[in-house]
Amino acid sequence: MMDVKQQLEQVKQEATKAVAGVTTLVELADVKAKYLGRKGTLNGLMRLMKDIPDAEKPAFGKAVNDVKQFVSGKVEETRHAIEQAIIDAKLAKERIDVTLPGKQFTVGTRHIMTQIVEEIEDLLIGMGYQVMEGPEVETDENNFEKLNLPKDHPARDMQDTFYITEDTLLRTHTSPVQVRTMLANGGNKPIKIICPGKVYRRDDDDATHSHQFMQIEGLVVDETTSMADLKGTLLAIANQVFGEGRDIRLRPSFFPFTEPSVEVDVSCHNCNGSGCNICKGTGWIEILGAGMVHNNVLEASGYDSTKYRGFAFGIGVERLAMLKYGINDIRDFYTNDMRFNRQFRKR
Ligand code: 2U9
Repeated sequence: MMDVKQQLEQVKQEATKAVAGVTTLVELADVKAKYLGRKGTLNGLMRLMKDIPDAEKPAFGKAVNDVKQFVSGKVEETRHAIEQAIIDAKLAKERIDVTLPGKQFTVGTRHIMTQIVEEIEDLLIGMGYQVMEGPEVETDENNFEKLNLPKDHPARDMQDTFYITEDTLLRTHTSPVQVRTMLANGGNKPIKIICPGKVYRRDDDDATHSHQFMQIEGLVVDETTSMADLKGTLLAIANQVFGEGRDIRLRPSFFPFTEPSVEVDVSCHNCNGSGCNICKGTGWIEILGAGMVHNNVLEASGYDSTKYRGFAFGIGVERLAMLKYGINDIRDFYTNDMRFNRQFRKR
């Protein structure tokens, strides 16, 4: 009996030492199986029962079970310690310092061209206009012929137009979109549209010229459309873009597609008319061209000019922005220098 007791004590110490020496849950499972498993050391000791005198059997059984319980307790203690260590390590690794400054997410803003186009669109949509778009590669027919610009007209010069073939080109204005709308209507429906978009002219780029720029053109065709309607519309646009309290004046001009034609000035938003360097001392700034649609243009796209009349206007968007914000190089719109772009952030 003494032998067996010593053996038991030895197993207890050995197992305690083994459990104390593990560092991972896998190692712990191995040690547990070795001493407490079905075929483990302690169950092996139970098998010595047969050599023990009957009177001592209960005491021996209890002694082995006590050791089992003791080792089991050590195993659970160690499991708890290892699990806690894993959690502690994870917490230390994933620690978030909520006092650190946050990441800077830069939110973009719409380009100033887009902002102005949308501002004018919003105003005119509110007045019943539809926004129409069309292709940038156009036919000579839609870009020139139907707009009262016959083959020998100087505006069709190779100097001014990017021709692709003899009869296709990059549109020099958005007017072909209006032509397409008139043709699609079959000559008997009123029209109230604006056509924003990119246009192209063969120009050497400099501070005030760009071979590609943005236009918004408008067209109204109806049976009673008048010059007075045109003037009211242009005044609304001037007030939208340059702020309330602006006045406009119309000066006679010439465009092949309108008759009569006018150039439109807005009273200077900087000096309110008294004269400054933006309006070059005149109190007025030229902002767009317009006129009553030429009878030839109405007829060429299927509208009876004895029944219908129309007005049209054309705005160069970059020029408008340059005047409004005092920008003196048109190329600033296209180079995407963020120091320029950020100036037009809404926030
Ligand atoms: C149709 C009939 C008439 C469009 C018009 C202008 C006057 C005009 C310029 C403004 C600055 C071009 O970008 S710019 O250089 N445009 O002055 N545009 S009337 O007239 C039309 C258009 C379509 C069917």
